[in-house]
Amino acid sequence: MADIFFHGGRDYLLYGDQQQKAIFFHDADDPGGFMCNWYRSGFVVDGIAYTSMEQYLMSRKCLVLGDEAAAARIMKTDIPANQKAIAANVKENSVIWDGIKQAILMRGLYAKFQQNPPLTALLRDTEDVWLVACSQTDKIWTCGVGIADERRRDPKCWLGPNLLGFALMEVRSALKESKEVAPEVEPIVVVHGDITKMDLDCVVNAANRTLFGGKGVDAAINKAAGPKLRKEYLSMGGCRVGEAKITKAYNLPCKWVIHTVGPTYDGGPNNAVQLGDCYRNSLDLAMEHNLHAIAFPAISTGFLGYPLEEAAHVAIDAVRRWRVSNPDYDMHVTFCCFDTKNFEAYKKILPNAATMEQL
Ligand code: AR6
Repeated sequence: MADIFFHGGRDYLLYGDQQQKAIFFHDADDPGGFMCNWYRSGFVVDGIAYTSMEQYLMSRKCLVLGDEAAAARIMKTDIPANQKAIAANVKENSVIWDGIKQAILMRGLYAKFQQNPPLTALLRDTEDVWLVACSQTDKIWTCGVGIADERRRDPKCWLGPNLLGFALMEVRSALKESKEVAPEVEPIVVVHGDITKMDLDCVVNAANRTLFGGKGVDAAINKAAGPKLRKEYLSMGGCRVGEAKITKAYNLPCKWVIHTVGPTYDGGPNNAVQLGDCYRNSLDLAMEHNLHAIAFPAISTGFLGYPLEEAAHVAIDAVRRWRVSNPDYDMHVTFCCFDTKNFEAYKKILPNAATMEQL
């Protein structure tokens, strides 16, 4: 049993007159948080890539209830609270959703764990103890009482059916029985779309050394963010090739913009080193700011002339190396390809990664 559970809420509840071991969980940042719907981990169902169970569940709910526009909006945001809020506004036919929601939940949970071997291991480590999701406000997926509320220990006092906890227990059993090794899905998403529309913790800008705003993605980001972004640039004193700097995002849907300057391609040995530095330094900066989701454009492949496939190899390699150096930090990485040629290049190198067309 992983030690985290002793410090992260492994506990007991009363079932009849029997004491049963239980793990109570509430927040995605807690040690048992990997079981929460708000926990970020990429997985694919029916060829669609999701960044969390919340995104999967809420978009599927909107589709079941016939609101495709709301489902599309949920797929555009990476923030679980926003996904939940969008779905909450959809008119509910409770009979249909009530009938199908547990089955949809199970399918998503199975994909989430089966496609992520480290998560499967964590879930298996919970052995056969009861899994109880706790929240005072959620009386559907959880037991309906708070994580510190004594009533959590007695199912007779619960105010919700703990759908999430029971589904997790079923998925855990299914994964125990399954002898097949979960395929290693590349924890990277490749999106064909416009980075200025991405609602993530941060997006990366392929800037120039003066940080003054230029052409290509730089111009698009500046235009969408508004004039205050450029004003903030002015106070930063430039940025060297391979370096990264962070600003607020102003009118963009993301929270932060990381600006990095790619090398001008000349075929020399320094090109790949400097381009790799752009990715590594951007990821370091995102981690320093406690950000967990980042989208990169294909840096240097526009005005700076880097051949697309070569640049994609450097980018992917840099992200993989960074992950190896930071194994405990959960960073959700998206490569946002504006043009079809770049999208095809990334897909070719990452045949198992989740890909999606921006809606
Ligand atoms: N979303 C995502 N990617 C985009 C977008 C967008 N909205 N617009 C363009 N791209 P470039 P660089 C892609 O030229 O080569 C500027 O003047 C585009 O298809 O923007 O690093 C700066 O100020 C291409 O694949 O950046 C710098 O001086 C990729 O973004 C210099 O050019 C990079 O193209 C930076 O040149």
